Amino acid sequence: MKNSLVAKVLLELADYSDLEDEQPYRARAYRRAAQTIEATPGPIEELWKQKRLQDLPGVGENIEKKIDEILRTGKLSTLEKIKSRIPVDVPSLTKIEGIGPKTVKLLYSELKVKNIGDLEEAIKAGKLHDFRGLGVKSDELLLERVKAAKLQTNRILLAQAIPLSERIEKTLKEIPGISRYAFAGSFRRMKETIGDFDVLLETDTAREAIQFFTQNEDEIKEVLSAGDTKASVKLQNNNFQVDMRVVPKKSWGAALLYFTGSKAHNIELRTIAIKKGLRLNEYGLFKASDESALVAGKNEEEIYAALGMDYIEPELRENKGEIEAAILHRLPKLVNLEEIKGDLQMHTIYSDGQESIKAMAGKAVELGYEYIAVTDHVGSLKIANAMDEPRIGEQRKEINKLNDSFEKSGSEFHVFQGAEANIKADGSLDMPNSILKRVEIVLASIHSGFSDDSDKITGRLVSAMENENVDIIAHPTGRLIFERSGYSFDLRKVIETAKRTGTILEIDGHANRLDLNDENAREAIKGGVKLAVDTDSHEAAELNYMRLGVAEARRAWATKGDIINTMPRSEIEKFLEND
Ligand code: DGT
Ligand code: CA
Ligand code: CA
Ligand code: ZN
Repeated sequence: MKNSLVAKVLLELADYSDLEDEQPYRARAYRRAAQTIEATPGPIEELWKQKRLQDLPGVGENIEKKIDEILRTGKLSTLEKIKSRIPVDVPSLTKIEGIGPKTVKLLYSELKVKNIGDLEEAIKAGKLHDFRGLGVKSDELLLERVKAAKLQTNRILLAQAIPLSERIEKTLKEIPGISRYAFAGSFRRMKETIGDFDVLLETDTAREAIQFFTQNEDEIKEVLSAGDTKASVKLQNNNFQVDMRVVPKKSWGAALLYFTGSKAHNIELRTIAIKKGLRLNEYGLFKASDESALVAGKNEEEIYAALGMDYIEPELRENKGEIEAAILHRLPKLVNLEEIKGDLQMHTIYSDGQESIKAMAGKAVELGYEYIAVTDHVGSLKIANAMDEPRIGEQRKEINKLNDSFEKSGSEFHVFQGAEANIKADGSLDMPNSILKRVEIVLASIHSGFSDDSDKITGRLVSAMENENVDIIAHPTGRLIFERSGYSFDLRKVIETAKRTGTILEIDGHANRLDLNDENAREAIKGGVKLAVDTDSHEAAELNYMRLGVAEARRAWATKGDIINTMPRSEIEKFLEND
């Protein structure tokens, strides 16, 4: 299957088109198609053979032709041509936090920067001082980001890792003689980005199992190493690495604990073990005085218990206070996906979404939700096809009709009409209050006028929260993982204002947003602010991103009570009315 290859070529084309093109919609279309293809579960070649590529959302005639060429030749002539015109390593440069295609273009035209190495030299030569594409950033910070980008060359989003893990799981299930397997590492901790998969196997026939796995040529491109108890491979898909280890039964829990990490968490556990006269490694928890005296090892629970602490969920294992809390029996009961009763941010064809309100509602019913809020863009944002007042009225009618039909069929499901309003440069919203008053839930967010002036951004967010119609600040920091770091502002002041005004802060669960991130969301919770975890979906399938948002919330130590959309419909209705 060649989904990742096709997606990668299209993404590269998007980056290079951004560089050349005066028409940003083109690059956006390529990116969207790439995302769709990456998320398509079956092989893209099947659809191609059946001439059904245009069934995929975001794939029209033009992109179909390109996919056809990639599948036939493995290349794309348009992309090759642009690359020969602009000999710049865009994919690597855009991995640097804060650098997008536009900045790459400036760096090339003004400083002849073609790759990361050139950029490093330019920074060291002081040429980046006050460089207008980057704002005012210190050389140290820039060099740090360059270093981070070099290290992170092959990381992928959690959203990309999930379908990949499902494919690996399929292979694992086919291996004869395996009693169990588990994903460990950052994937088990549900980190925002994943560097490689760490897979554990339990089997009596280790060598055969490893051979079976590494010889699956449909999935595995390259075997980096394969021994009697471990192997490392690169997947066909994305060239992504999998580290695999066979683990003895009595050590299963110890190995799972060790390879789940994080490293910082492990180191702290080992220190505690030593204080208790014990020794912890990937084979078990032993008496320090007697290497062969196994105290615990077959599961994680007994190891944590023997260390005198409660079980710690993988999402919390970052050595950020979870070990102290586990000793004091003060760990939070983390929110889980089943507790989510609805989704409070999504877009439909009324603005920049791909599907109807009915389609979004249908998927939400399938997920077992009690409600959704349709929050199309309102106001003047042209790129988001924002709704004006008459369109808001039309949408109201359609939502009423749909709710009537749910009621008639005996369903308790309900669609709220919401709106996402843009916070303008002066802090006001780009839709008058007289109209916002009429929708049931208002999200306010910054989409334009990003500024390096932190006070100014803080001021805009604070004014929006002071607007009595605003319920939620959406994607509060504006970051896009791998693309931009978000605008800086005074988080503490925003949290205080949210608390004072009863404004909800969002954890936007969309694949590359996850905004607020875990750390910021944890600060918000500590500050007594409630959160909404939602998906910002632009098509029905994206409602599944809820699990990413919930993972981020769990990493932020959130409980059910911290998240408003765990409320059943009757309560959230009252909550929105009072607000
Ligand atoms: P990644 O792959 O960069 O997204 O992050 P991880 O956390 O999956 O890191 P990885 O794959 O290098 O290693 C998997 C786990 O194995 C890691 O979370 C903790 C454990 N581990 C790896 N190396 C060491 C080490 O040197 N010391 C300790 N204590 N643990 C380690
Ligand atoms: Ca890993
Ligand atoms: Ca690894
Ligand atoms: Zn938005």
